[in-house]
Amino acid sequence: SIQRNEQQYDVLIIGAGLSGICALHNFRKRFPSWRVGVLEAADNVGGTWYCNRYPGARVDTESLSYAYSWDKDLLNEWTWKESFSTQADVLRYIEHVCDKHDLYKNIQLNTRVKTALWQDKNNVWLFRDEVGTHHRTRFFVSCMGFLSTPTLPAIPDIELFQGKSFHTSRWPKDFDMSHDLANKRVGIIGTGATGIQTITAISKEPSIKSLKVFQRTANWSAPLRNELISSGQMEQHRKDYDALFQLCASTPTCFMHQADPRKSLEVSADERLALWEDIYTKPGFAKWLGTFSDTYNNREANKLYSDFMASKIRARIDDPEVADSLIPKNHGFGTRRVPLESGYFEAFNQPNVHLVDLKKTPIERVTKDGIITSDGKEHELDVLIYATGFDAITGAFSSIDWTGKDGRPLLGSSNTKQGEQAIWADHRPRTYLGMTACSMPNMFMVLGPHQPFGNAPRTIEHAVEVISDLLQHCKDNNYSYVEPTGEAVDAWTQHVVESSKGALSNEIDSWMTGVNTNVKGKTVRSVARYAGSAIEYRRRCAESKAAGWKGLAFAQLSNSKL
Ligand code: NA7
Repeated sequence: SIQRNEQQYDVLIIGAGLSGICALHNFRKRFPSWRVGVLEAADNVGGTWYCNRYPGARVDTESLSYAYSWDKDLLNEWTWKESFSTQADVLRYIEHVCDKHDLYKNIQLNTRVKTALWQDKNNVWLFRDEVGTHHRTRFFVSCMGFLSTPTLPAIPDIELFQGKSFHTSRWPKDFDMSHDLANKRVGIIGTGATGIQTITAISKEPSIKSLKVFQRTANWSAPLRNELISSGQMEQHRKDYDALFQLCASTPTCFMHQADPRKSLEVSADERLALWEDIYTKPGFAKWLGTFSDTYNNREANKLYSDFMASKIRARIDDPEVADSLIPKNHGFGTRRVPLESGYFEAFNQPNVHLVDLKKTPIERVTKDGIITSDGKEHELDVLIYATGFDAITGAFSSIDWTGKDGRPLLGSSNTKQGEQAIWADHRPRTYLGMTACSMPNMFMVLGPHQPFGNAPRTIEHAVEVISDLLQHCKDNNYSYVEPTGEAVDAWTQHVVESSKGALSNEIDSWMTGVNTNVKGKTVRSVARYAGSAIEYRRRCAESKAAGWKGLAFAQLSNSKL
């Protein structure tokens, strides 16, 4: 039955970040007769690039390779000011795309979805938002992001703190660092990609009194080497866009960096050093992705490169004890996501920046005035920043209460009665091509579990293309129902697990291996992303399509009215 406060769509997209906007633009153009809508929880478009407003937030993928490739006019007009753009500039770009293509009219902001129910009898999804409005749709595309649900640290008494405190991805609007941090004792927990950017930016703010960095795990980090782009350079770059996108399509992670095909242990020590010194001077992820091909699956090779990187870090820090704390001990370079920095290590040479090594003195609890560590010391703070990351990959799904086919929940612990039935029990996704899941008919995912992530806009554009082709297939054949077969899901999930074997990153706790100590049930490693190459991923998607969408089952149901 149709409720009065109900909206209806042919395809509903959840999330208005880079994924949702790409999907909206594509579907609206391709299916002009369809009702296409987007629900977005925030009060603006932009997703990651709207929420992560913390000081120093910047893309560490080259700006040029971060734009949509389908808007040729915009590529010819748009000016990137820096080789690695600030958050504000990426957001400005996204807003401009929405303005230019008149996309806002299909986007409903301030709408947080709370429940999702698959209705077997008429093949529709029914979503209910926070204010109780129903959204009924035939097809639904998750564009919710894989790092969009922030997590606070599971530390006793964090609610007691009386100063200002916030998570980096919920940074207060209109924050003015020179005013809001003036003469303040600032503390920050977390030294991932976000923490490293935030720490560097805050350390450079002359008005702060002090900055204390609470580090649990030291992170390998390497220079970003950002530069301004002159108008002459931009002019040239515009001519090279086709070649640039082709280059991205030819690399395993869609970045514009290629590994050196040689193996570290096959070349001489001098040759090794020559390559490492060379890539160290290059911008962006060259230092991560441009090294010898065996660096991330051969322990000895990884150790050699890690030692080289450690020497670079050590050379930048005055106090050898601080340097020692800042150099990772238990994971090799590049086995976690490598944050890129612009003066991070030098920050620790400032007299007002202090490192608190939580491996030596763990946090015991938060008080109204600051943080107490295990040595009994109370670190007094006026501002406490949580750069503690996200409930990655499955997190966005966890914040919605799902009922899939046959009343099955999407998530849950296999120890509980309800969780036994869960489609992805114990946060372990099971998908076909990372885009579809059993018992979740008519659902498609962009940047979902089991997809290759890499250079996000490149991956997004491909996923949207595939989903769009699939929707076209449904439309052409009057299918109101599509679901992957159990065999296809088993085989793909198995392939995802196999592809991650041998990678050293697979042996390390990080959001990439599904571990988050702040989320219940996420203490055991899982394979949540596709570590095979983006090239292989695209090949498999194309193969399925060419074989009439092998792996998917379709149906036309007589009672399939919305
Ligand atoms: P990350 O990379 O997950 O980093 C989170 C950081 O917070 C990391 O240093 C954690 O230490 C630390 N953390 C988390 N919980 C705690 C507690 N309870 N106590 C102390 N320290 C803690 O998130 P980011 O936001 O930096 O980056 C996420 C991605 O966004 C990034 O890879 C980019 O692709 C963009 P740990 O290492 O777990 O010991």
